[in-house]
Amino acid sequence: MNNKKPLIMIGGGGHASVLADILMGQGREIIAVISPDDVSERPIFDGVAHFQSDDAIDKFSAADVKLVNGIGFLPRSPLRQKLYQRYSALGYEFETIIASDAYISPYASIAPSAQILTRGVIQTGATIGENTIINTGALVEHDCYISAHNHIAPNAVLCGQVTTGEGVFIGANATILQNISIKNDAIVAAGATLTMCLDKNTTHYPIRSTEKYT
Ligand code: JB3
Repeated sequence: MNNKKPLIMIGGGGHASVLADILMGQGREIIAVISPDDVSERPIFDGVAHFQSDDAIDKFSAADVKLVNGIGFLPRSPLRQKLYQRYSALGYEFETIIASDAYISPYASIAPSAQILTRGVIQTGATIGENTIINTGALVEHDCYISAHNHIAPNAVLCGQVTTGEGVFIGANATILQNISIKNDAIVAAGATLTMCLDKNTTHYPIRSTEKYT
C-alpha cells in the first residue's frame, strides 16, 4: 500500500497522461484531474474525478494532497509556470516525478517538483531546477545546471557543463555542445545543434541543409 499522499493532476492532456502513466505504474493514487477541457477521451483518467475550474482545488486541503503539474511546456507558453506559481502561492506542494526507468546519478541534484520522464538520464554533478521537465529519453550530461521552469524535450542531448537560465525550451532531438550557456527564455528548436551561447529570449533554428555549416 502506498503511504504517500494522494495526487491531484493539474491539466488533463498529453503531458498529464504521460505523467499519470508513470505515477499509476508506481502505485500512486490520482484522485482528481483539474482541466477546462474534457478528459473522457483519455482512458487513463477513467474513474478519476474531473473538475473544470482551478477553483475546485478549494475542495482539497494542501495538507492532505500533492499536486502534479500536468501542463506541458511549449515555446513562449507561460501557462505551466503561471499555474505552478498560482497553486504554490496557495500553499500546495507539487510532486517530484522520477520515472522508474530514468537514470539519476547519486551525485545529481533534482529539485522538488522537477519531472524526469521515461529513460531520462541525469549524470553526475548535474542539477535540475524546480518545475522543470526532462522529457522522454533526454540526456543531461555531467555538471549541467538546468534552471527552473525549463523543458528539455524528448531525446534532446545536453553535453557536459551546459547551463540554462529560467524558462528555457530545448526541442526534441536538439543537441547542445559542452560548456554552452543558454540564457532565460531562449529556445533551441527541435533538431537544432547549438555550438555557441544563446542570449535571452532568442531562438536558434536548425541549419538548413542548403546552408554551409560555419
Ligand atoms: O512534446 C511532448 C512529448 N509533449 C507535449 C507537451 C510537452 O506539451 C504535448 O505533445 C503537448 O504539446 C503539450 O502537452 P499538454 O500541455 O498536455 O497539451 P494538451 O494535450 O493540449 O493539454 C493541455 C491541458 O491543459 C488540457 O487538459 C487543458 O484543459 C489544460 N488547461 C488549459 N488551461 C488547463 C488550463 N488546466 C488547468 N488546470 N488550468 C488552466 O488554466
